[in-house]
Amino acid sequence: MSYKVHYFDFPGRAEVARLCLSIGGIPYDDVFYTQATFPEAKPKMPFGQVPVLELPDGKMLAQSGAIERYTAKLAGLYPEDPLKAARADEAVFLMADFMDLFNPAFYLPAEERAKARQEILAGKGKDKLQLLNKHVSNLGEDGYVAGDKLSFADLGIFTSLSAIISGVYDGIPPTLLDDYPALKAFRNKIANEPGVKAYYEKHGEGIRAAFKPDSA
Ligand SMILES: N[C@@H](CCC(=O)N[C@@H](CS)C(=O)NCC(=O)O)C(=O)O
Repeated sequence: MSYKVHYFDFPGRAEVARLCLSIGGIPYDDVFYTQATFPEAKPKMPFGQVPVLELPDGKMLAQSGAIERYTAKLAGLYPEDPLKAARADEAVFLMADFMDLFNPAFYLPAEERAKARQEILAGKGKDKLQLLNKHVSNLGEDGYVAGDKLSFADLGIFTSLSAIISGVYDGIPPTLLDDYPALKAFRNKIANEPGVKAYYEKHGEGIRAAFKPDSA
C-alpha cells in the first residue's frame, strides 16, 4: 500500500504535497476526480472536500496546509529549526493572501472574471506582489525562503506563481512576472531544482507547461 493523493487532475491545492512526495522519493498514487465523479466520493472525505491524503493504513488526512506540512516532514522539506519553520509558514501565508484575492472571481459569470481579476491585480494584488517581490529579493545568498536549503515553502511560492501565469486565471497575463524580477528569478530557480524539474519533465502537459523552467 502506498500514499494516495485524492484530488482533481490539476495542480491546485494538491501540487505541493505531490512535489514533496516525489522529491522525497515516497511512492504515491494520484486518485483523480471530475465534477461528475466527485459527488459520490464527497461523503467519504473527512471534511467533504479534497485534497485528501490517504495514508498506507487507510487513514484520511484533509486540509491542504496540513497535508503539505505532513508530506514536507516525511520528505525532509520542513525546517526543523522553529524559527526557520515559522519563516517558511510566513512566506506561504503571504503567498496565500495574494492567491485568495482571486478565488471569488471563479464564482462570477465567465465573461466577468477577467475584468474582476484585472481590477484586483491593479489594486490589492499589486500591493501583495510588491511585498512578495521585496521579501524574495531580501532572501539570503542561497535564495531559499527558510534558510540554506529547499523547503516546502519554496515549493508553495513556486506553484502559486506558476499557476497564476498559467492561463487558468483568465485576465492575468502570462508576462505578469516581468514586472516583478525577483519573483520571476525565484520561480525559475525553483523550477530548476533537480527534483522539481524532474517532476515536470514527467508531468508537463497542459497547465503544468507553465511550471517548467523559463516558462516566465
Ligand atoms: N481549506 C481547504 C479547501 C479545500 C477546497 O476548497 N477544496 C475544493 C477543491 S480546490 C473542493 O473540494 N471542492 C468541492 C466541494 O467543496 O464539494 C483546503 O485547503 O484543503
